[in-house]
Amino acid sequence: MESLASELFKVRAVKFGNFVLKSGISSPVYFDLRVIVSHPILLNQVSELLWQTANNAGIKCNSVCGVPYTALPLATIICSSNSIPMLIRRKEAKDYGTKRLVEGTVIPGETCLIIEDVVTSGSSVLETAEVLRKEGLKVTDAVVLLDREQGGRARLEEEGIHLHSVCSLSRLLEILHDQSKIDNEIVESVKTFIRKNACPPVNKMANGSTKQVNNQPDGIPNARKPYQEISYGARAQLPEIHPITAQLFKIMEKKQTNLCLAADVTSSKELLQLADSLGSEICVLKTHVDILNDFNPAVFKELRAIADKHEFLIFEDRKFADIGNTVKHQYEGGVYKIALWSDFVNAHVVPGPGVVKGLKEVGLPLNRGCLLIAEMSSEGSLATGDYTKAAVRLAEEHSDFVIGFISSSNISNRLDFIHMTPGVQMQIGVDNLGQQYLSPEEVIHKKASDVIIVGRGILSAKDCVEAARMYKKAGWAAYLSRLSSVNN
Ligand code: 5BU
Repeated sequence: MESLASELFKVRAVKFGNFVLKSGISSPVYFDLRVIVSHPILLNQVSELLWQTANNAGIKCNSVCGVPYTALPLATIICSSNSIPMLIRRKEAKDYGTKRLVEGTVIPGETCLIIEDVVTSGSSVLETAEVLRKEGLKVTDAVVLLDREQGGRARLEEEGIHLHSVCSLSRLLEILHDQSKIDNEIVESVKTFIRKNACPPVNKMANGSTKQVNNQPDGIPNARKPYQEISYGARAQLPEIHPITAQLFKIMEKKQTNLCLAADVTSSKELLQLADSLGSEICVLKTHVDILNDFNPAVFKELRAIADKHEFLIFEDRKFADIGNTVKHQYEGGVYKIALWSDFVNAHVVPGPGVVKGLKEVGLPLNRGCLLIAEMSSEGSLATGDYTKAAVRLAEEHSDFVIGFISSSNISNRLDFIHMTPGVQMQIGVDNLGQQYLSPEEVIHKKASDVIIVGRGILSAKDCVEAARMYKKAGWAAYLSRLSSVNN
């Protein structure tokens, strides 16, 4: 164990410092076991220790399944070296072909052992166990390399799964301390962190399923706690952040702008002129391709070149809202071929998960992203309450493709999600068709959204460039005052 701990430290699979987790919480310790695939001796050593731990506990199983993705190579080595059948759990059912969630030969009634790298709350192990159990398999044990001791063991036990760990976080701290790799101060700060961040209890639902207790304020799922506030630039560095969100946060920090221009014009020439003259003031240019009177594909080639020159992203406000199969075609094909030129799009959640799954099939291979419309700026919008909460849950389930929300305020405490808000003007009020306007200060500072989307506030001004500069300045000032008011 001592040599393993020292190797994990050496390859930076375990790191000490200040790491902002997706939840916005700062952690003094961070594990990234994905790196061990680059160290074959270590990879074998970890696999061997996992299997030894299973044997020492007297576990009998017919097959082994690794929790995707980090534990997949570990499960593969265990199965290959010990001649045990392996099962692979898909994160997504394929929309074509066999539609299987588990690959390999499933024999209902047999026992499958789960392998995992790190357990915190136990939710990843549980997710995999649920899928295997639905296939008729028995899941009674899970073996993990490292137990962070944050409540995962108890939670799994409640679900009938015994957790066996090769090492606990406290033991790892002890070993690294004995090896003089970390000092007392680090040991104490990690212990305090673990004590304070034990996972909340679970609710047993009447139907037998379990749900994390929502201990967040104001009934909105995971509403951001006021003390969790970091810069756009720091958010770009969050672990496992979507590449599009990371790129956007970097642009915002570099150009000091949280302004998205709603380029609602009907001629291509005007669109390109606007993009070029306002490009340096904005982080995103939002299009409605279907309002152009003279669309042709060359325009978007040119728009992409302007976007690259001025460093902004292109967001086609297409508001997809159909079944998965249809939105796939609408996104990829037709005359507009949106997926070709738009960095990200948006979708209504009214059709359910299918709309995201359909778009994802097209967008994921192209490294595109998608915002979910959780709220709308128009008067009497029905996207409120439970609908908004469902949008947040859907985003969390598909965070490999969903990058955030269209919403009037901050609705998720995950700092890797971006919030973009339309209905912004200096002059607050309502237009004659029910569009409601809030000020940049209200949206960014008070409501803690990230990006203001401004159309007519800029386009109807005498001097668009000057108006864009004013909105850019106001949006950025509101962001700076939010940062300082929360962090002081
Ligand atoms: P305005 O001119 O700043 O009102 O333009 C707002 C833009 O944002 C416009 O392109 C709308 O289609 C878009 N929008 C919106 O106003 N409200 C919403 O809830 C969503 C999009 Br989603």
